[in-house]
Amino acid sequence: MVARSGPRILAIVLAGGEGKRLMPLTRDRAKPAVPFGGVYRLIDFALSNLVNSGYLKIVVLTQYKSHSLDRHVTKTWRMSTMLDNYVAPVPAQQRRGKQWFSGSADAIYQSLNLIQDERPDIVVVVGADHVYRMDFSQMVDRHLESGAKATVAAIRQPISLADQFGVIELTGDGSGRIGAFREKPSDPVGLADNPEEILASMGNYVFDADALVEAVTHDAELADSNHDMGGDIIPAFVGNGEAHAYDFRDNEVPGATDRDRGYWRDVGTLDSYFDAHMDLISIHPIFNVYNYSWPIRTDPGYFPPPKFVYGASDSMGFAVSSMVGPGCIVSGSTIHNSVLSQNVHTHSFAEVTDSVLLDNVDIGRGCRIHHAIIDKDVTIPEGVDVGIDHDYDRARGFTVTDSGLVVIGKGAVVTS
Ligand code: ADQ
Repeated sequence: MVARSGPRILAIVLAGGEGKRLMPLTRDRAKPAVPFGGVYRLIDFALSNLVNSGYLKIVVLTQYKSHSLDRHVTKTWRMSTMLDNYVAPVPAQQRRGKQWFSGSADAIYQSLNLIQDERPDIVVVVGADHVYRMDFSQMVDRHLESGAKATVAAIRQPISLADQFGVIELTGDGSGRIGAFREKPSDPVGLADNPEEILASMGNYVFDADALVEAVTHDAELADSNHDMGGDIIPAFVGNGEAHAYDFRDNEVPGATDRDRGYWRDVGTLDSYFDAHMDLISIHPIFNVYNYSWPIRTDPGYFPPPKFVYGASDSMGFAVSSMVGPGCIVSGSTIHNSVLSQNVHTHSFAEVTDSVLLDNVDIGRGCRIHHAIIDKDVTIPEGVDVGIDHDYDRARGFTVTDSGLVVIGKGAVVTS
């Protein structure tokens, strides 16, 4: 038996989301498995935060196209069974009848055996698709001090984004108690001290274990429930006066800079996924992955270091304001303001600007790639441009967002 003090904690990572707005990046994989920042998958941020917080009993509830997610979690996050630590992917199991999870609360309900096995005092439930650093132990401490049965992590966001979030209204008595919680409202009310902002749920919760079990069990019996954590479970706790908010501004992680303290990004859309990459690469990054005091962990794989070489006619191969992953070879081409994942090859006279290239992308001689995301295993043949003429991009079947970001799906065959 490993000595321990404090409450017994089980962490549940909700990793079953489809991520429809990230298509085509989510065509073959669950959103938490989408690659991010050169070497990571999105779920690495939630898992790193939990592990860095000292929470080493973690179940990951998966559902939608979970193969690459399962493989990543199993391979990268395997822990010591001897010390009784684990990160366990748990697919929908149809334990409660012949159906998959119908919502995030149903995913927990169908997995109640995991809570019963572990008998925790506290359950920390977190989403799997955000980029941020957070010490959950500080939120758990606040939860225990407040006497709440449920605590919701909260961050200020622009009111224009209210329809993407659970919106929290505090009672205003200074206790942190939540008076009202509305999931993705179309008629939000701004904060008293700033009408342009709302207090948004970050989709991270701390629960007294018994209260969570009771809530999802009761919810499972309700015919008119969507069995959703944000839509049903949190509003039920709020209705009983049992939910508090935890202000993310109070969370301090070691090594944070003035610039990236309090950073949190929901990468729910192609544009926000792209913008989050740009946050990584400026000289003083808006989100600093080089903070080793609170490392973002992953498996860097077996690739050798990146290499930069002269190409044809002594064309220089270099990258600036960019991140270049292991195994990349930049040959006689220029990379500017871009993130290259692993094993990307760029050839002589190619120019890559403002772009995100995922694993095994090959950019041919003289190609111009601008403001684009190219998913894994895509070869751009010699002389072909991407992101220069949007009509041409659309005609070739590429996704072009309203902001002019061009996205090419995994394994797409690009001929001209
Ligand atoms: P959304 O992200 O829109 O809002 P949802 O789609 O339920 O809510 O995703 C939340 C998390 O649960 C994600 O990590 C997702 O992968 C996972 N998930 C969804 N369905 C699942 C299922 N059936 N099984 C397992 N996992 C599942 C939520 C909250 C809002 C909050 C935002 C913050 O509902 O209140 O403001 O997150 O981004």
